[in-house]
Amino acid sequence: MISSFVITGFLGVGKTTMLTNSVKENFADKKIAIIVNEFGDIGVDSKVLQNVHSEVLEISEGCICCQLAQEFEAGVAEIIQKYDPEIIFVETSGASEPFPIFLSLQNMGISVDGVICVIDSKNFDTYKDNSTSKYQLGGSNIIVLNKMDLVNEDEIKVLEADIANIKEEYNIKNTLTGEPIFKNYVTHRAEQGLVGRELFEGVYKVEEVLELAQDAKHLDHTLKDSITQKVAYLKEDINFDDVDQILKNIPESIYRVKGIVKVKDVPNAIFVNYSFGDASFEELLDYKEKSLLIFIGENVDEEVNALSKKFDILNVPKFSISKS
Ligand SMILES: Nc1nc2c(ncn2[C@@H]2O[C@H](COP(=O)(O)OP(=O)(O)OP(=O)(O)O)[C@@H](O)[C@H]2O)c(=O)[nH]1
Ligand SMILES: [Mg+2]
Repeated sequence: MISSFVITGFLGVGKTTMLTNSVKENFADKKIAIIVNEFGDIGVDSKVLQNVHSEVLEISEGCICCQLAQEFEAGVAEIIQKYDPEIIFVETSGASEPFPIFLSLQNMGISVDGVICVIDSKNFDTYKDNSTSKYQLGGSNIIVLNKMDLVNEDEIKVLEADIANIKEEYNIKNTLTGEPIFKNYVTHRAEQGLVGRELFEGVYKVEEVLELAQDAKHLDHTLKDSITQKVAYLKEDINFDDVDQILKNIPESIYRVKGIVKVKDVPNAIFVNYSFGDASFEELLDYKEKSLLIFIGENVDEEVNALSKKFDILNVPKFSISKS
């Protein structure tokens, strides 16, 4: 039987980082495949992951938990046929809930060995009230407290207490009996998504979930979530500092920026990864397409238009559709 892990967690918490830094090392002896569902039309994570893992399939139009169950299942079937993997890792978009994906995998006869919720330990307070984030916690049984480098022990205590409360309230329950579907959960601490193999081992067996799960209600969060995205292209003649200046002027309501940019003063394209005020950069080989930045957050249309007035290197297509 093929095994799988679902990796969930809010936007920018470190899901892709965990896949990049931990999965290959821990499963060097296994054939693994990765499926990424990104928020927004343009997949950036899959390009980064392809630098590290070759078997990466990207499902990027929309959200696999709401609109894309069929495409997701077709994608899983395709990856099985092409690569015959022993383990499949699915990174859900930061704006998805994990449970419907869990069900899809189970329906396809794939064993789900764990639903991992990655947490941004520093910024949890900023996003913990978002309903999607609560359901991500409620629907998982392995919690990774990532970005440990940015918090102290006292902050971790508060964080753990917050998580325990949310977990209790939002734990997925059988609607008939009220019994929780995940009876236990484990917590690990991580920096740069680095986790040991034990995280992936024998956490629970899910036979019991199968029958219960059919009743679980899926909240259509896309209706009430106000997270949207907007893409801006960059004019060609730019330096690294121009990009840096834009990132320094990102308003708080935009908490995620991803993109790939070609700048004059660096030989290769740069993958830009910004979340909650912090940015990181990585060189990416063989990128030939246009330079772009994807802004994700609230009031994105307004905010990105304001940014483009301030920075004329930003070219925001007038009629691009923001998707939730
Ligand atoms: N300081 C610090 N930064 C981290 C850590 N882990 C990841 N990051 C940074 O956090 C940012 C987001 O990381 P990603 O792995 O892209 O996050 P993600 O959850 O895949 O994001 P989405 O797919 O957009 O939801 C990047 O800039 C990472 O370099 C960590 O442990 N410490
Ligand atoms: Mg990601």
